[in-house]
Amino acid sequence: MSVFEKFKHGLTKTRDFVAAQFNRLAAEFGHFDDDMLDELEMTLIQADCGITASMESIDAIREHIRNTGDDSHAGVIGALYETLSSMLTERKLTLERGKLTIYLMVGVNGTGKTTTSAKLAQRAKREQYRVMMAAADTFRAAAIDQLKVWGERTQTAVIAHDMGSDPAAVVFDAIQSAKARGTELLIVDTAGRLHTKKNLMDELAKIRRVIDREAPDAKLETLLVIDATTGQNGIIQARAFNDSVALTGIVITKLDGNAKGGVAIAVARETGLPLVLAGLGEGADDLQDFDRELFLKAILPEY
Ligand SMILES: Nc1nc2c(ncn2[C@@H]2O[C@H](COP(=O)(O)OP(=O)(O)O)[C@@H](O)[C@H]2O)c(=O)[nH]1
Ligand SMILES: [Mg+2]
Repeated sequence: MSVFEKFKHGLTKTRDFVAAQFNRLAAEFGHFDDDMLDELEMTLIQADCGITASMESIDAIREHIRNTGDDSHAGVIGALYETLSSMLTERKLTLERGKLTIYLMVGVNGTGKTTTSAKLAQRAKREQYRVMMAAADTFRAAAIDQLKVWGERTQTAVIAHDMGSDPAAVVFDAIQSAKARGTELLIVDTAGRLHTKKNLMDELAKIRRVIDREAPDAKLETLLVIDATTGQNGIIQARAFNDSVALTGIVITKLDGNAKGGVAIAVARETGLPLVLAGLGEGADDLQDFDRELFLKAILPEY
């Protein structure tokens, strides 16, 4: 499967929904009037693109029609593509040979932090990097075991302490070990936390301080993992986590889960943070670098 086919396959539900609405609207006349544009705005909102992004998109389409007189199906999709594209920032995660990069994986419970950590470990190992994972989710014994199982499957070393221990201490150990072994990528899997619980957010800030102190020369990526199926709450999560740990990128998982893939647009538009990875399924290969063009082509009808 090409990367585009992977995006298309993962985003089937969102595209089917958006395309069906488009085609229904355009079926009768082949062009768009005011009422139809209002309906199109509703479609974008229902696909979880967010109120702001949806409104701005329709405004841009109206302006396009005013300026060019082109209210055709293709003209409208083209204008929509352009405006959505301007709202999305993408950035590719890169590693450097012989230098330590740390990925700090954060997010609420069940969004896919552990799975994504394992997928990233696998990808980096395939590219011949020296990789290690740290089990900084010490809340549940099962969480530590889950990471260890992924460590075995991907043949990646896992640094873990007992359940209930201080996650910052796990990270401290992992960094010492990474330095000793010449690790090039250390992935820190953390516990899912409610962005509303202050002490849990403080704990994350403490991990962050340990990293800054013990590995000041390492390249740090603080990645928020958001589950696309949770919809607009993702925006609130992104703001809260950004306030306590200064995020460098957003990972959107479970884009294959429902017809709400537009949430990637809402989060990007509202936070201005770059999208770095897209989770398009549960398989190890279902993690892709976020690609703005392929993402939009996969959710919009062809034109
Ligand atoms: N369909 C789908 N499921 C995913 C994806 N990423 C993670 N999952 C599933 O989401 C569930 C929770 O994942 P987990 O990594 O344990 O979440 P964590 O609590 O954030 O560590 C698991 O059943 C994963 O298989 C994805 O991109 N697509
Ligand atoms: Mg986990």
